[in-house]
Amino acid sequence: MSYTVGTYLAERFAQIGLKHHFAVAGDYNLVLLDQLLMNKSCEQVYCCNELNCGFSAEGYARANGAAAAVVTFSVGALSALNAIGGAYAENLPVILVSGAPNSNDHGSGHILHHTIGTPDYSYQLQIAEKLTCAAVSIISAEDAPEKIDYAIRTALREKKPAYIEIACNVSAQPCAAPGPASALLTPPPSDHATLQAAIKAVSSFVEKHEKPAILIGSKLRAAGAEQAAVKLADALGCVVATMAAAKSFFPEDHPNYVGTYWGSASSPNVSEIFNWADSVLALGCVFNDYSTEGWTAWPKGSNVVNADKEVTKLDGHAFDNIHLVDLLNGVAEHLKGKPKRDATMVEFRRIHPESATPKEDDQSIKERKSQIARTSADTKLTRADIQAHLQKILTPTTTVIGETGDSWFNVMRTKLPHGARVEFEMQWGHIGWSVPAAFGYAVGAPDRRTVLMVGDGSFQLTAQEVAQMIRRKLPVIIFLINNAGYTIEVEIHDGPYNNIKNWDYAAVVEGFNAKDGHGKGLRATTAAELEKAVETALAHKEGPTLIECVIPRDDCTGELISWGRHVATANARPPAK
Ligand code: DPX
Ligand code: MG
Repeated sequence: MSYTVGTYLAERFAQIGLKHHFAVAGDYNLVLLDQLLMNKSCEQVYCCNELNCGFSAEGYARANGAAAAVVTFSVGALSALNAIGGAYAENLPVILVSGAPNSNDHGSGHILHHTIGTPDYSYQLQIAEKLTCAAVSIISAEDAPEKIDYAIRTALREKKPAYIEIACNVSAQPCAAPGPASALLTPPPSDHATLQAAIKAVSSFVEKHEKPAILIGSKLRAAGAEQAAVKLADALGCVVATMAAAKSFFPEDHPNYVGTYWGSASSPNVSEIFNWADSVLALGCVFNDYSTEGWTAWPKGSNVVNADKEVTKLDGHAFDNIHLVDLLNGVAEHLKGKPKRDATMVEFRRIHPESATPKEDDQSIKERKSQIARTSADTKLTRADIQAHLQKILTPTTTVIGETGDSWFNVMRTKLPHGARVEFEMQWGHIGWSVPAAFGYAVGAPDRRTVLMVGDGSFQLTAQEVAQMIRRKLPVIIFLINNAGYTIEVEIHDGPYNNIKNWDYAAVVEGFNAKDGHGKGLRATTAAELEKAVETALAHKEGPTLIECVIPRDDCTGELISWGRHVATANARPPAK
């Protein structure tokens, strides 16, 4: 079989496990899209705009391990690059492919449409270089295979986005055939000597401390070390907490799981037990201003091991070029058969006597009980009602996508059954991310129940992608929290800019349906209405169901209020003299 640059790229996509790629058409990429369409193993999925296209691919990568988005030059790509920045921040290998000017125009002095109006078109590549781990420009078919392979291989190894631009007249040019997929998929092994030294150092660190605790961070998944972390927890027997961004990256039904560690927004007694611990094994953790609650809850110093995807640091040592998974397996192996280091677990059971095994926090249970009593009455809907319903519909095959806003804290409070997953975008924190990301996730994981919790303000950024859920008949359940504005910002710093124009959200879905769609838009203002709407959503399989949940502007979680106060304090620090 003969290949072109475009069919080569499509074959590489299929080989790395992409069953879909996301696209928005434009004249610089039309020939490329034709070439990609020829590969029946990697379906083309369309988005309403390029920002959403990037976020859809980002969501797909969460479900599927990697993703691709194909856009046109500048007017398309510069929008998509925002989502690519997000994929970098969130450690997701998303390949952004941009159609580009004809190879004869490069260096010709010609001014082209969709550019900034100067004859130098290299600015897009230069921007992409800052936001990806590998960025290439293809202006000859001969160089295409190695440039494409370099970009894809680097993205998969580093779990970061990559960028490929292809001159519009080169996409259909003949090129060499792709070789075996292993050239892209097989990472180089850990450096053996460094790995042995790191296993020894971490094991003796653990043996020197009486009261270790394990903290799971959001880079654990990128490191492919979720199973290895369970093995380490079993070997140590100590408490395990997840950072907020890593919820569901450690099984919540594991006997040593105690909840979320997030300063004052932590699950009950988790902060106390981490303060009591004499050492922390931080696995793939990202400590930023939000996750440390304004730098107030930040495990650091000589009693902390920071074990990252490829480098582990402790007590004045750095062990580089080792895979986290090898380190954790090695330490677990070393500790096998030795006495458990379970003091934190014993103490946690004492201070949290009702819960040797993790369960919903007490607050959630109280809220759920009161909610169940309320559904028969026509009482005004509350935030607690919404959260209780979210908890009720979780199954082992549910994934909850939680948008920035109070949705974070609502989703955080849920107790996940084994297998249930949560997706947050906490490092990038682009409001509106969740709508296209839920679309992309649902495309990538058709056998799971995708549930989206999103605020009204966030929804208004990227609402169009609900139309693509309708187009592909994806039964995504959307809880849209209409609290009349940017409540999280209200808690951090209020002003008139936190008020938004209200929409008739249920009617928006009807608008997207036009004549051929089967999305449902429902509105709940009482507990009883929400109960009914959730029943309808669960039964509806022909498209998404959006439930607009109307609650008062100041009805938010206690965690949001206290976390918001800490973050506001950190923001308000005066400039250093
Ligand atoms: C902003 C945020 O309605 O959620 O629960 O009411 O807060 P809550 P909403 O979706 O409002 C979101 C709003 C405005 N953040 O409270 S978190 C600033 C911001 C951002 N991303 C982008 N622009 C502004 N995070 C793209
Ligand atoms: Mg809101």
